[in-house]
Amino acid sequence: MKPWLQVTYSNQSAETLLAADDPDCGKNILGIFTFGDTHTETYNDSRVIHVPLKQLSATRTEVWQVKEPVEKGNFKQIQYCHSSDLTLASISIDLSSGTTIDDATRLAYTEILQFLEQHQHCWPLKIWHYFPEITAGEKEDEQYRLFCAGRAYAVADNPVIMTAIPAATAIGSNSSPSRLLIYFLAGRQPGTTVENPRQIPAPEYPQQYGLRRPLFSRGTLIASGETHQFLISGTASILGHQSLHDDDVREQTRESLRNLSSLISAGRRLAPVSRENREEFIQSGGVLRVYVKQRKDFELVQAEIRQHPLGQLPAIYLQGDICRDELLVEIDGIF
Ligand code: 3EB
Repeated sequence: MKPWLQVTYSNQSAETLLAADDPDCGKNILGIFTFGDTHTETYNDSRVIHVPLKQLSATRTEVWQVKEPVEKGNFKQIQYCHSSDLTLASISIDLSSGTTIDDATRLAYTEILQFLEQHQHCWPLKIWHYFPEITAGEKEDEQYRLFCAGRAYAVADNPVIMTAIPAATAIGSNSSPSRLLIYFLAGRQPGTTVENPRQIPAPEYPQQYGLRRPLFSRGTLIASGETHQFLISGTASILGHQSLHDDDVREQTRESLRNLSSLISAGRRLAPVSRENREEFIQSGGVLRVYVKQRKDFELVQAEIRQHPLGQLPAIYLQGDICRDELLVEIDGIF
């Protein structure tokens, strides 16, 4: 088992998994993710986080487990669960009563930054964002750009994360009622930020993609001695700063896989491991999450990924919009 976090897919329900959670077995549940665009079940355990995206592959839950005992807590609207080294925290903001995505994001980030300032695990490692209609609206009024603006304003007011910008994923969801969901992993120790040599760092994108630039890194490496974990940002068919292969989902998938491979090589070079252990760093497990914009592309995307060495890893396929209208697929993962 990885030193911090073991991520697996399970065919069991969150309820069954929680009922079997045994605090003495050395494998404790830090979080459980459920998926689907209809959300009827409610759990009275804040460790269950529902991601409002339809699942295209077989119905499964994603389970995050740690070796150490876990404890739950609250801070303002944030719910969290932590072990001795890691915290998984989430916040969800209602958008149905007219709150705009920039205001909601600014509010959520303001609370997240305050939380990180006073929490023992003050280093954000990766942060996931899901909100409806990500590509709706024109130019600077596009939902994704407004989201970037809200994030940028909150961080400008309280720049605690600027010393180590976390990895991230931002995907368009179908939640009804409409909500912004943000969850994140934070550590007692900082990770190493990894950029992809094939891509311009997102905080340096030219302003044609928005006046307020996206604040995320391509990946975060966390290491303890010879063991590692690599948290990978949403990776799409972008070379430099430009989207490639408009309308060609097969080529977009291949380009995304090239970007993933390139990022993993960059992570390996930064990992303080002996040369012999470098291969093991990725091969010792991990999972992929694949976001597919159109249901009809699922089989093709899955076939492409399965042909790739990374396609050996367990993968989950979710239907969601990517933050640029021309992009049809995006992949993130935890290794
Ligand atoms: C990209 O590479 C694709 O704004 O937090 C990926 C991951 C993307 C995170 C974010 C956006 C974000 O620019 C989009």
